[in-house]
Amino acid sequence: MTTKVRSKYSVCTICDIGCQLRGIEKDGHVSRIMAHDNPLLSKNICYKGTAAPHIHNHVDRLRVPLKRVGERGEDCWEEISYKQAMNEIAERLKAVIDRYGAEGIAVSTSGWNTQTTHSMDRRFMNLIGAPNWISGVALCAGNTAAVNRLTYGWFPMPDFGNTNCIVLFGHNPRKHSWTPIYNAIKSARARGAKIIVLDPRVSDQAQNADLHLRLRAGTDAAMCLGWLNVIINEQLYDADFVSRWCLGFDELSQRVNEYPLERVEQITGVDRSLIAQAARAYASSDGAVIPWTPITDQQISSTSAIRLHSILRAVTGNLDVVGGELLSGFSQSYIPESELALHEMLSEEQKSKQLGYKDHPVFTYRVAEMLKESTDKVWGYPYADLVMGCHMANPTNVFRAMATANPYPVKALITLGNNTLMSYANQHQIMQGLMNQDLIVAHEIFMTPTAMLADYVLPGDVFTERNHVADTWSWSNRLMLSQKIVEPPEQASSTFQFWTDLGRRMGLEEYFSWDTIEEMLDYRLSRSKRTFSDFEKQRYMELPPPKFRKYRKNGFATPSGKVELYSTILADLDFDPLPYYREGPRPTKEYPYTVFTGVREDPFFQTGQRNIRVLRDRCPVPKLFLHPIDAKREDVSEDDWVCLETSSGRVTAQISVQESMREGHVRVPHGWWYPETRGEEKLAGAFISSDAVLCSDDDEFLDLEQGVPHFKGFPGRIFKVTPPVISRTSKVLEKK
Ligand SMILES: Nc1nc2c(c(=O)[nH]1)N[C@H]1C(S)=C(S)[C@@H](COP(=O)(O)OP(=O)(O)OC[C@H]3O[C@@H](n4cnc5c(=O)[nH]c(N)nc54)[C@H](O)[C@@H]3O)O[C@H]1N2
Ligand SMILES: Nc1nc2c(c(=O)[nH]1)N[C@H]1C(S)=C(S)[C@@H](COP(=O)(O)OP(=O)(O)OC[C@H]3O[C@@H](n4cnc5c(=O)[nH]c(N)nc54)[C@H](O)[C@@H]3O)O[C@H]1N2
Ligand code: SF4
Ligand SMILES: [Mo]
Repeated sequence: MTTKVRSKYSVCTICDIGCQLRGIEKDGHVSRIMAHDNPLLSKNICYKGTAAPHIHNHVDRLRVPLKRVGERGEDCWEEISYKQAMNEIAERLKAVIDRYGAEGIAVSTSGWNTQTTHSMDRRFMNLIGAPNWISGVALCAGNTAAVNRLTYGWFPMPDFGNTNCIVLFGHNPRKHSWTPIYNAIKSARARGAKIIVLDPRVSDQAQNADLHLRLRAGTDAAMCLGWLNVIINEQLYDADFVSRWCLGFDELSQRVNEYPLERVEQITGVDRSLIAQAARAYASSDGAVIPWTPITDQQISSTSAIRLHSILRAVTGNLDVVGGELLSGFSQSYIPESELALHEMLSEEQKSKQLGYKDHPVFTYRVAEMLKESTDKVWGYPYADLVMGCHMANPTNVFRAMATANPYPVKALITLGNNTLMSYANQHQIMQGLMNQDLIVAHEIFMTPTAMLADYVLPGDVFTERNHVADTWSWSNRLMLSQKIVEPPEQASSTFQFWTDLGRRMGLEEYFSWDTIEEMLDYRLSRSKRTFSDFEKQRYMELPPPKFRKYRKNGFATPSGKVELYSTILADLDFDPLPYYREGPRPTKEYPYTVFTGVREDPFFQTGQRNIRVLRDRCPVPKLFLHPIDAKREDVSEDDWVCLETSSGRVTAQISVQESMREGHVRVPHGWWYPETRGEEKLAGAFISSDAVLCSDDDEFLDLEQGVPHFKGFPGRIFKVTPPVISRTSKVLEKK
């Protein structure tokens, strides 16, 4: 007799691009994850997705709540029941609020991996008066979304399917890294779309590009000003759209004239004729896109660089058109997280206490409030928390407040699906801040360095263990079914459950009335008169056909109703209302190299998966990339171990000599720690190779308007060292 294999559709959350995959259950476990059976989706899978059973069934997965018994960070625990953990957490949280106010607690998360939060974190915080929510999205698409809103009120999604030109500012999707975007770019190229890459290295995307501009790291804003100089002076812009819909074109023209190509060549290191050629190719394509890139999220001129991308889209007439960049607005069929968060419940007074509100306001409540009326008018709801990134506190300000009580003490941290210690700049200050907490709660699936610093560690569920309807946090209107395949192990549960149980213990039963995720999903889908089980029957996903040029009806969701080339909001906040280029700290005699973090590694998502043997074997140790000429100068060769030092700290990693690197540049990867050294190395080696140790958050390294740190081009030096202990353990992850 043959048994019928039952497969279900789940949205992978190992990385943040969310492929819908097929999973098979055997004996209560997920035994296999494979590609979708719909040919349109079947290429959207990478080897991290197929490794999901190794992750989800891993012997080291957290399965029961833990309470700290030793010193903080000592990694000694007792097992307690979920109920006891939640009771104690609620009591200790109340004590912090009584003593320091609700602004004395902070929450750090990224949201996408824990998936079922449904903004219950923000809802909880807004109801108790707590403004200090931070997230990894402050260094990713979240802050880009907030900055895009300054210019045209929303965060657009490229129309990859119809575009004729794709401009990649560093962004380098590969077969095993953001696979759906890699596939979309590949298909566009096969159709004949031009690909323009701006990258100091010969990246994978650069290898096949029509044009490759090898700019110096950190100079993207200057490059864009050069493009605009060509586009405006050669009249390659959409004059009709500009005159009807843009504010401040004359002021912008004057500003870009301060950036003649000679100057831009000098700043970026790219030949002026190539700059002009690329600008012309972009502006003259019938439908062109500049997809979101994390490279400009993490630079000293970040706000200007992101605004310049927005401005390029607008003046070339690529906003809300076929083959351009689409402004979707809120989903009409799924209640958005922005609404569930109840931002209107947080008082003006508490909003103004949000850390960063005064110094670096762009992604804080300060600007959200300034955009509220126009957002309501155009999109039908005042708070648009796009990609979760438009109502955030500034992470640096939060860690400083934790470490120094300036401007006030922050004494409790709840961290969910986020390796907080290693996921921002200045790891030493984060450590100091965490050591200074009265209460830390970590909701995790593995014992990370951050979880090791907690008072309570709660075991999380994973995407094969919960139902969900995945949206794109209002970036687009796509909805995807994600089905539970198996039950979570032992006492593991969702972050939705966590906030519900905490909310009820804090007197907020009325606002946390859904008993299950499915009830919550029914509520969210009620906008389109469906339940989760109706949606399950449809099985796949839905993406309503786009409507174009919607601004003709209500204008843009900015104070002027126009595309603000000249930002009235930045002017009101006393910042430069026009984009500019600011130079980051330059290499010196002592620190002669230009260091950048990133170049994501295929086998891992961010700080994760170093404990998953099938993935770690593909990339056992962290690598610093160096050009052969620099390697010769430093007298280092392939596989030598070196120390990379900056004014903030030093890390150790192995050299990889690469022709594709730009001379004078060093690449350091993000997020390395050594789970195999747990119990031997302090915090499982969290300070040995982590890029966050190197990155400063001193003022001269911060973008002015948002306060994001400069990860792309800071000064550093290298010197050879004897191989550290971790070089011997790298290949010997326990066979599990
Ligand atoms: N220094 C530095 N900081 C950075 C960056 C950088 O390059 N350098 N990059 C930035 C960028 S681009 C991003 S996107 C962010 C990423 O920040 P995060 O999204 O926080 O990234 P991860 O490091 O993967 O941490 C996620 C944690 O969630 C846990 N986890 C995974 N799935 C689940 C789940 O289902 N439930 C629960 N409870 N936990 C789960 C994982 O074990 C992991 O420890 O970091 C940003 N921060
Ligand atoms: N396998 C895997 N895939 C991932 C992730 C992962 O961790 N693992 N993370 C996901 C996430 S959250 C993100 S944010 C993305 C990030 O992925 P990408 O957008 O591809 O970013 P990176 O890989 O960090 O760097 C891409 C390129 O930027 C170049 N670069 C460095 N500095 C500069 C600069 O100053 N200017 C310009 N123009 N280019 C520069 C580098 O040489 C590199 O080739 O990847 C996503 N995909
Ligand atoms: S690209 Fe890979 S890790 Fe990311 S969602 Fe898709 S299958 Fe999962
Ligand atoms: Mo990211």
